[in-house]
Amino acid sequence: LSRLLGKNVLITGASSGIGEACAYQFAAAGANVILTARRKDRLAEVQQKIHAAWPSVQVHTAGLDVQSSHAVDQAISSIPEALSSIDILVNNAGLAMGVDHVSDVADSAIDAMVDTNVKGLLYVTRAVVRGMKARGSGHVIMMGSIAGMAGYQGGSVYCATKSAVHAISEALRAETIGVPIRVTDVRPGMVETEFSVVRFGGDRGRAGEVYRGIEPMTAGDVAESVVFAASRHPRCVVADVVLLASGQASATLAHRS
Ligand code: NDP
Ligand code: 8X3
Repeated sequence: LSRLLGKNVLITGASSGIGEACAYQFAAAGANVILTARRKDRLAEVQQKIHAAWPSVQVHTAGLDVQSSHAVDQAISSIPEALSSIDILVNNAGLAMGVDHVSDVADSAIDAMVDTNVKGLLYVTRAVVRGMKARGSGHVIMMGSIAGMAGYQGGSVYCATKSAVHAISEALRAETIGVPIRVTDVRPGMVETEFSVVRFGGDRGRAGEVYRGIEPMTAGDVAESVVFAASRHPRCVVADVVLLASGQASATLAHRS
């Protein structure tokens, strides 16, 4: 973990769940953090907690909707000088919207998932990797999903986006082996965050059903793997990490008590 001391880490989607947990764990390891998401009030709360617990860590927050390539470029170029050399990018912002079948899925759901999980991730990666290439080092950590390993009913768009995240990870790794830039795809299964509440449009009852009779992973469990990948010796690349809840064998097979 001492390898993370003084590193600059940019995390997208740091206002809740896995991104927020990554912010705390990187800060605990002495890394400076640049936190982005659309909800600026939530980012301010995360920033306050980090200031209180790890006063020497530098924190920069920026309201950012990754769906806009212009906003992404603006946010990256507005990072204060001291933090602007990004060593580690955690491409975490993402969402699922609904479980409609292909025959019924709305334009708004298709657009939100593709624009955030695929296009937004590409905009951020493009903007940050340019600097990493110029400096000759960097680490890009993607938040993929086991949903990218096999499609399931009601998951056509979300699964396609997470499959795309895996393909982008492989392509980026191939493109940057000589720099070198490390690329990691972390692919979690069931993690209890705001993910299902967002997926079901704020319906906490339906969201709770997802985790009925099973102990899901926590955001902190996933953040531990992100930090593990980021803190390996530079000669070592943790390329893929698949994380399952212990009562889960795939996105569709879980043992419920
Ligand atoms: P949360 O809903 O708790 O967090 C999602 C984060 O993404 C929030 O900080 C949200 O911030 C941000 N976000 C969403 N849309 C945008 C956007 N357009 N621009 C910027 N930020 C955005 O869920 P998780 O922590 O679970 O999700 C994090 C990642 O993990 C996602 O990519 C998800 O697909 C992935 N994942 C989740 C799993 C799970 O079971 N929970 C399993 C596998 C992968 P804000 O709303 O403030 O913009
Ligand atoms: C979220 C995991 O299985 O609910 O990425 O799609 S799943």
